Amino acid sequence: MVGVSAEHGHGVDELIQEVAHKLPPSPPLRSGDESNRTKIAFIGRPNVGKSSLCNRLLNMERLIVSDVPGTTRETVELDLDYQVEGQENPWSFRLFDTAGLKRRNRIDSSLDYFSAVRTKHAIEEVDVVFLVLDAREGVTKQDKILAGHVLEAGKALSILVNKWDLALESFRKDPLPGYEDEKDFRKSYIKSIRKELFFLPESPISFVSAQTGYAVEAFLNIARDLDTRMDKSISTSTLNKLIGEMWEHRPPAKVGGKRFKVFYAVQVETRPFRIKLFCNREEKLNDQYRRYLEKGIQKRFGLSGCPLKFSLAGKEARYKEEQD
Ligand SMILES: Nc1nc2c(ncn2[C@@H]2O[C@H](COP(=O)(O)OP(=O)(O)OP(=O)(O)O)[C@@H](O)[C@H]2O)c(=O)[nH]1
Ligand SMILES: [Mg+2]
Repeated sequence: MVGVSAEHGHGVDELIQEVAHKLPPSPPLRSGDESNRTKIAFIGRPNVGKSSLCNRLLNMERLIVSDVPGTTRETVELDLDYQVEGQENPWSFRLFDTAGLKRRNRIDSSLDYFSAVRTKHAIEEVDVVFLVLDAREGVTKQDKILAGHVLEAGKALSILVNKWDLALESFRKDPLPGYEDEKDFRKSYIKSIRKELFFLPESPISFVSAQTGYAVEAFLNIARDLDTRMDKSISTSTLNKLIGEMWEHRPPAKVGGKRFKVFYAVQVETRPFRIKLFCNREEKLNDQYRRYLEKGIQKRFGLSGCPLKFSLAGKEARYKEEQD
């Protein structure tokens, strides 16, 4: 207990000392070199364990964690220099712990609205996004919406299935019929995520536990890989050869009596990858064929987890450009 007087200032120093004493250690100082840090955002529904994962990585109880959904309201940025055994230099990250997002029709206060806006900003600012799921709940409608936002923003995306300790515990207690063992259970879990989030760019999926620290280093490794992958350059000749082969292997369905055809393709941007397709007619490319092309290119160039954007230049548009 501290006796204070607001008017005279008595006891204020003592009060400050008392409060400072109870605060957790101050955050690590930010290094001035922004460019070297891989920026990672943890996004997902409320209560899935985003703050717990950040705390686990930082090895401290910096962020408030609770069973009450909606604990984090603001995006919190934290620097992490992760020392890996046998490596000379630490890996440098900046973690963005974001507010959990509810389904839009359940956003029932302005606080929720601002949380959603802040999370969107965080997505735009980072290099890699981890969509965190609760292992007991799997993929929900909200997760599909969030994943869609990430891809629209052109960010590398990976899935973290958190609270895997709880899923394993219940599996061990009461093995589900139809699964041989834990490995089998995990395999079919991955399959169901891929089915629900079929539009993902072959994003890596990791099973983790903020509680026990299980697989935490592995997913940091994924973040590093994805960040490096986003800078790759796509060879024009290989790309054109691949698109030709894919067309032969599976020609697109006819739209209005004609098939979509690419004459020439070239990478025009990175972060996100943008590929310009010079084609007969833009409108003949449907979603299904776009995904087929995207997946084929990702596979061929080792870009899993990195979204691709296509800019289309149809013959008519090109002709018009030349005339202008
Ligand atoms: N068993 C288990 N519990 C976990 C794990 N990760 C988080 N929790 C618990 O889940 C609850 C929610 O964790 P938070 O880290 O606050 O979740 P959050 O995603 O940051 O939640 P919001 O900030 O509300 O969006 C807490 O009670 C945590 O202790 C885990 O890996 N295993
Ligand atoms: Mg939180």
